[in-house]
Amino acid sequence: MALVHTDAPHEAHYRICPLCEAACGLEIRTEARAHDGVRQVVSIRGDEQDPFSQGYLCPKGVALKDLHEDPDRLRQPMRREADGRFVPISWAQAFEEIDRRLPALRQAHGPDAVGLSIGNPASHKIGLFSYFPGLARALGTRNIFSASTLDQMPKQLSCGWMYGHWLSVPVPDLPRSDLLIILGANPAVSNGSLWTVPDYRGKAKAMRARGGRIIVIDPRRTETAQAADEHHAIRPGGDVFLLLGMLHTLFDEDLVRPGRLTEHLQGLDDLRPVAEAFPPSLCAPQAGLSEAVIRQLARDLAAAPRAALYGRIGTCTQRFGTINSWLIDVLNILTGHLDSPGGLMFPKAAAFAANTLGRSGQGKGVTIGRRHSRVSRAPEVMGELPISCLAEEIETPGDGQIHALITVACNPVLSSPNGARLARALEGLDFMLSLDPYINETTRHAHLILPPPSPLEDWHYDQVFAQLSWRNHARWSGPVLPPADEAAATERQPEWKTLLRLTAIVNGLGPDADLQALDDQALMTELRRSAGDHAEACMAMLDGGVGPARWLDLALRSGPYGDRFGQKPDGLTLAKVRAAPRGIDLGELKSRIPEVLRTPSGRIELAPPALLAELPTVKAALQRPLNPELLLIGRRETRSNNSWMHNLPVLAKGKERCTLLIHPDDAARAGLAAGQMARLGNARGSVLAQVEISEAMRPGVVSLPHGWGHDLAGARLQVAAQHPGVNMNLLLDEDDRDPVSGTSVLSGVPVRLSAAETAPTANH
Ligand SMILES: Nc1nc2c(c(=O)[nH]1)N[C@H]1C(S)=C(S)[C@@H](COP(=O)(O)OP(=O)(O)OC[C@H]3O[C@@H](n4cnc5c(=O)[nH]c(N)nc54)[C@H](O)[C@@H]3O)O[C@H]1N2
Ligand SMILES: Nc1nc2c(c(=O)[nH]1)N[C@H]1C(S)=C(S)[C@@H](COP(=O)(O)OP(=O)(O)OC[C@H]3O[C@@H](n4cnc5c(=O)[nH]c(N)nc54)[C@H](O)[C@@H]3O)O[C@H]1N2
Ligand code: SF4
Ligand SMILES: [Mo]
Repeated sequence: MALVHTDAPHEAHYRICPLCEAACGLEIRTEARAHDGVRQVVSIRGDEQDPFSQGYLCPKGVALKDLHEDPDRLRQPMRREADGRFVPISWAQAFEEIDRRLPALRQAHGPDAVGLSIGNPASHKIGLFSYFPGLARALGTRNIFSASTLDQMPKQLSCGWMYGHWLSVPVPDLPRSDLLIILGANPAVSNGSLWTVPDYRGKAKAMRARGGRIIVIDPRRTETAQAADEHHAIRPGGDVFLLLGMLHTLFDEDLVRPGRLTEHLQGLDDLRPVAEAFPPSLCAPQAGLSEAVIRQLARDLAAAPRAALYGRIGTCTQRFGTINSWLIDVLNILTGHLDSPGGLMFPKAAAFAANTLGRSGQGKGVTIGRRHSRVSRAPEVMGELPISCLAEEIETPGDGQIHALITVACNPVLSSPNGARLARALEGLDFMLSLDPYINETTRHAHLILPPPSPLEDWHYDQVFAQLSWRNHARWSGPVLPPADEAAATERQPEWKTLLRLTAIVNGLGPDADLQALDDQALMTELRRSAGDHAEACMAMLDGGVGPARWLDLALRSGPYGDRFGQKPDGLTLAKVRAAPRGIDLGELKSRIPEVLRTPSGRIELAPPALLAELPTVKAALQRPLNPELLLIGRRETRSNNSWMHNLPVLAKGKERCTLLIHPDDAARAGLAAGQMARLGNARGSVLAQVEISEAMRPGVVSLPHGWGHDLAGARLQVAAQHPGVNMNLLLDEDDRDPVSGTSVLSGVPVRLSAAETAPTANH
């Protein structure tokens, strides 16, 4: 799509889109402006020669140009003055101020007094992802919070326990599958999650065209369900009962066939009594599905030669999220579909995958609960505490109270339950620093904001999503516009530099430390650990200069396809990956058990004790009365990306999207008509939303998207403020969590509905 037409010569660049997990390869054309020679983006399209995404893109990818040009996007550090206004300052001034304030607060109150919170975009930015852990280590605080606890933590934990590493998450091998059962995910809109699958729709269509079948289990007949063969409208929160009922059926009907995995399993005998306790007849009412459907789903999964059961955020953000995540894998294993073509398989990434390093087939496994949060005693998982505990850790006086906060790429005032309480708590901080491109609902509370470069000024390699991809690949993207790395120190800063400078400040080295020397030192320490006597020789071979590129070269060379520093001359190096800007295809997914395992037993742990210990609570929940109130669930929409892309006119235009979806019967009962404003409330709060009547909703369930509510004073999001929407998270309870993983309950929350007393405004 050409955005501007001129006859000037175009330059083509290939860039992985950093906006969502699909990681599409884009072709971005630029040309020099006639009057001043400044290069500008003239077109963005999907790169058809990308071996991984094959030309796919969505409207958000095109909006990278708009993000780059957004006048509200910060280009300089900002300081909040006493009157609340933000003023631009230089990087030197910003770091001097941080050096003056942050170490003194740590000194006065101890390391836990500094909280650190990290959000979703960090996993899409190699600089943030690689240099954040260094800052966290330097701070030595237990108070690290992440958006993972609003998302995938349950899956990472169940996989950690079962396979021995947090990122050993198997993904559907759709191209070879006969049956895909999707639970609580809408990849037709989200473009996949914990499953990097650009063009899910195209792949699903191709699979069905060759006779494959797709079944979707979701309280709403979603876009994914509409393009599937079957849809079952489960009761929100009912998944644990469906999955246990399916487990029961497998044992009851003698359908357990783990096949070649049998010799790699530990704990199979422990599952039989679990299964016995949950007959489908008992599970059916809580699941909101019939006994026949539950049994049939188990039979279908068992009978299909190549099938996968895949669950995502709808199954994670529930009271029994970790149990759900575990049972999904258990069902795949017992029916012989894990690690076999067409089933759920483990990708093998070229770099950074811990499950390709060290001793193959055995390891230390994962540990949780090495620390606990101070107020609610929530256990640390993956080194992180539930972000829903952040407000109370700031508010509650005593040893370990948070006095200073660093937020990195997150907007918890909108993305977490009860953001109103968090916003109040943030006002009480002695010092708040945010790494973010916007003055938004969260960063408006910061004393200082340090902005990233635009994605087009940054290079990229996918550290995380190559570990979750439908096909193995290695892709490098160079910067499209003059890179921040080469900018003068007074201008743009790549975020790895910002993080390394903060780390140096925390380590007492002041605001002017020599970053090159610090990076060399850290790399040498790592090489001494991994390469021993060869450390110096390896260091001399590494390519990429200071910063994450050199670490990437190390990871590629020592990774499973690497050149092993010359021992395997045909292997990958950074230079080889860079020389293939469209990417290198590393083939379809291959079986990896037992090699992928890193559990202490060297087997798949089918019955993690902490999960078995939770089952009596599930059993008790079978008896609970069904809540007669309406249950609120969320949804995603193609032109939206959590809370932060509503300021781009190209995405913001069009019909109102923050609407309340409601089944016609429920609307009639509440006396509501389409387009009318409804008040949705519960003990936590109430919000006003425009009614959209939809047959796609399960009766008794209503849906609002998350990430909206851009009408808070002090933010600078001029476009978003014109269509602010409402924040559904104001209705969620910050104390309602899956106690195992610390993940918030974001779905199935009881609400009351009434016609609003006010007339709709132009904004709603
Ligand atoms: N009710 C409900 N709530 C939900 C969800 C839900 O399904 N329902 N989903 C949850 C999920 S899955 C997630 S992942 C969380 C997300 O939670 P968050 O990560 O807190 O939210 P985002 O909206 O993704 O905010 C990203 C922030 O990063 C900033 N940013 C963007 N690019 C960069 C960059 O390059 N560098 C830096 N430093 N900052 C950048 C943006 O301006 C924004 O402030 O929300 C969760 N909240
Ligand atoms: N366009 C767009 N794409 C995105 C994002 C975005 O905000 N916008 N966010 C990105 C992020 S951070 C993530 S984590 C991924 C998430 O990717 P997905 O997991 O695919 O996300 P959703 O579209 O929210 O799908 C969750 C589904 O669960 C259903 N659901 C709700 N409650 C229940 C329940 O109790 N049981 C069952 N079985 N289903 C339930 C919802 O109706 C919804 O259809 O998407 C990513 N992609
Ligand atoms: S689906 Fe859209 S937002 Fe996601 S990576 Fe592809 S182009 Fe970017
Ligand atoms: Mo997410």
